[in-house]
Amino acid sequence: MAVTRANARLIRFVIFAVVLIGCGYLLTKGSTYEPPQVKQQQGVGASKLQQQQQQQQQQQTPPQAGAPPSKAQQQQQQQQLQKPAAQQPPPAKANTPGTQSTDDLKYTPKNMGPVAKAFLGEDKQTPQYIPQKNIDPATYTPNDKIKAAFVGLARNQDLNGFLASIKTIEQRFNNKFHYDWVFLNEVEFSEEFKTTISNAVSGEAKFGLIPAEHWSYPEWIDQEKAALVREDMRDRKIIYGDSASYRHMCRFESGFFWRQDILKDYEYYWRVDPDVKLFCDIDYDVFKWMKDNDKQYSFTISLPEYKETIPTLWQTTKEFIDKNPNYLAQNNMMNWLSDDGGKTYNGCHFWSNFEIASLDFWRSDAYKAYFEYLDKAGGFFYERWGDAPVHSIAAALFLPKEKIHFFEDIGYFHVPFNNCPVDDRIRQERNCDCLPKDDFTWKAYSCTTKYYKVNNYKRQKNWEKFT
Ligand SMILES: Nc1nc2c(ncn2[C@@H]2O[C@H](COP(=O)(O)OP(=O)(O)OP(=O)(O)O)[C@@H](O)[C@H]2O)c(=O)[nH]1
Ligand SMILES: [Mg+2]
Repeated sequence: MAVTRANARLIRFVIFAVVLIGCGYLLTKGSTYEPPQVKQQQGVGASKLQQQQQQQQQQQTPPQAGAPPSKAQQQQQQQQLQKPAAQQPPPAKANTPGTQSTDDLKYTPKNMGPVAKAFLGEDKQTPQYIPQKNIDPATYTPNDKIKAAFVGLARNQDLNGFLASIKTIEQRFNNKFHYDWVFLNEVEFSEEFKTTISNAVSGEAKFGLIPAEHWSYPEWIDQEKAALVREDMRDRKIIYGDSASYRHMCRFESGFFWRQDILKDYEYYWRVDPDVKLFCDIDYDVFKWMKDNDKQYSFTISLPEYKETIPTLWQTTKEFIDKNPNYLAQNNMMNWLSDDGGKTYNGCHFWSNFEIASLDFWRSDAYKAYFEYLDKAGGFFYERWGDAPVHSIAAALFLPKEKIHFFEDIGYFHVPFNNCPVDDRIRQERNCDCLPKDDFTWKAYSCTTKYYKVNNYKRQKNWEKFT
């Protein structure tokens, strides 16, 4: 009996031990268990931190709007540009022919070039996109920069206006490329002008004094006759008609800015006026793009000139062409300047307060001879010939039309006209801060519609809504 009782006690102990071990096992398993909401909470915390870090990175990366980047930032940007292909972020969209729809082909990624132009096919509908050599951001380095500079003609009192222009151009373009800025004046620039400008630009700032013979009356000009013209134009309320300095400015911009010693080593320039604004990012080297694509002259806005300022400019031009027919380019744009085969001038001109162009074009025999001819005729002083019609007539007659480029995606403002891309996709992709309702390009008074017509180019999407 005693043995049986002992056995029963043993069995109870074994059962108790088994239960204990089982509980221990369950408890151990339970310690690694987490309810779902705890995991979720940790997830929220982590992503907030990531967001904060991302925000901090974003705040650190781009230079402040308008402020020139520090030397360290410049170095960082240059290293970025020099990174081998594998380290570069991929472009927004590949531009490889064959991998894109026709629709995408025109929307060049903003770090590669301007949107492509297309000829209208014979049916006036099917676009034939014109091949262009875009910049490859994967291989572009600062060594690819060409010899180019911004050029501003300025008075000391234009300092504020130029600071505004510099701010927008540095922010939208030049803080990635650091091209030089050249300022010209017929009197010495003040120390304040030089120091303030030098601190505001990200490239080198240079200041040139214009020689007196480039900013004075040539000996063949009758100054009394010129003064009487100014008086008459003042009475007739012709804009800048009574100003002698405006005439020197127009003559200088026509015949002398490109002869300045300080510009002799440059191939391309971008003319800058005070108080202009850029509306869209330009993330590719626009100077190199011009050169690679053999564009000699470019514009953003075009319109007709006030006829009262140029009564004999066309007649004088025709005389020059009659004497020098060899200077006319084969495939020129005469039909943009004239609606009657060259008999009369319709006044269309590229608005020259913006120009990205080749200095060699102005240095050419054709242009030099044309300017000399106009200058001898005296219309800069006896009328009020502007550099805009003079440059435009020369570019349209002495260059084949394919060398003149309209930058439809460089949003630009000079009082009172805007170029604001009316195609929503262009504005979005290029980060434009302008309203298409303010765009001048497709308005009745603009000459850019005619530029599209004579080149048989397809117009920008939505143009018909902004005429
Ligand atoms: N050094 C110098 N620069 C001048 C003079 N007059 C004009 N400029 C510059 O020449 C360029 C054109 O002059 P603006 O006054 O802007 O002429 P505009 O663009 O036809 O007319 P706005 O509508 O008034 O801008 C600007 O860069 C001016 O700073 C001058 O007498 N001396
Ligand atoms: Mg101006």
